[in-house]
Amino acid sequence: MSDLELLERDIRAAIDGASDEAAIETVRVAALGKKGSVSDLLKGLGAMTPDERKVMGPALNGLRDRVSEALLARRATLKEAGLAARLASEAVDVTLPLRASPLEQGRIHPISQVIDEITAIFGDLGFAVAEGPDIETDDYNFTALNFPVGHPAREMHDTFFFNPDEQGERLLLRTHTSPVQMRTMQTQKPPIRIIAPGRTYRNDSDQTHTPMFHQVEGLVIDTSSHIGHLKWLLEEFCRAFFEVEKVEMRMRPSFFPFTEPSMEVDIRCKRVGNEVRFGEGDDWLEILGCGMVHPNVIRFAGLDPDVYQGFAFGMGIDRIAMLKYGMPDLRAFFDADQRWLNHYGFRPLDLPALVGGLSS
Ligand code: 2U9
Repeated sequence: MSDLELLERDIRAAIDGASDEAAIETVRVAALGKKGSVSDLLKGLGAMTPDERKVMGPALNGLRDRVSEALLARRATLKEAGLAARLASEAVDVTLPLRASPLEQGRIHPISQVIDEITAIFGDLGFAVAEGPDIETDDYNFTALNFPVGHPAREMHDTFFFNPDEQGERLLLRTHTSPVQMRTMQTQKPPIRIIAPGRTYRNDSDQTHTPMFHQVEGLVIDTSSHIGHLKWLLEEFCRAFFEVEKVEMRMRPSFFPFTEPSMEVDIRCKRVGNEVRFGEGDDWLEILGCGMVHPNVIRFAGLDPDVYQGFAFGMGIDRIAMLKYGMPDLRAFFDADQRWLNHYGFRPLDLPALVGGLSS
């Protein structure tokens, strides 16, 4: 085999071995590029004798042309193979059943649903939604809310504290959303009507408590609102939230450092197996706590308690979600179990609205 034939064989082998566009280009440059093997031979024609050139000229031009064709052919082959692969991978089997639309696949978690429902109810009653940091100062979480020094809630066993910083200040994970209301009272002039939903943290974990849970608290500060307004507001809330015409509430005296007087509120219900029916029956279920905002708290916010007054309430969202939707186990809320979510979750587009029923 002549050198030329050997060179052509090697170039063809390289072309057949090229598996993509870049590899083909490399072979082309190595053969036909400025310093290519074939290009070099063609440059050598000038130095040949006329007889040699009569032979080598056509031979080399022929080789150059055959190499160019072979390169083109290889490019076309690879292109087709690429297309076929894409067709194969992107083929849509129209006989396949329709995949459930994403709207069908995901579910709104009951916690989010209940927060949306509560926001819709109080939104319709003229309340704005206020939010604040999950990591709070000891002042905003305790001092501002009239917790005396040494109050058990301020201890490690109840509260997640961060290590003290250089000033010895210990930040913490808020144990309630009350700091949000205090921050609002310090930055917004009355009248104030807000709800503060959000995550709260307590160093408490058993069958019915999780270290992180959700609360919504509400606050009204103006110059005249009193317990009568509070009672009416909570009745309106319960009727709308539990979607019953009539709701019977019972207010029991209680104690919170940040309200005076303080009450816990029960509503009449009937337990039927796992389910709880509201508005009827001879049973009572505690659903929230409330009270008139303590003058010390109003003063801490920089407001004069002889001019301003108001009431506040707080409820555990996980708890009232379980009550309303009959979910037995709190811990399942945080297991991210798709089967549980498919069963208890809500369709994305079913946005809660008062008109036509919150959860319909
Ligand atoms: C300010 C003033 C007063 C918020 C309130 C409650 C009563 C209450 C509990 C419900 C269930 C906590 O998750 S829970 O265990 N909360 O009962 N919360 S009054 O009072 C405030 C808040 C902020 C400035």
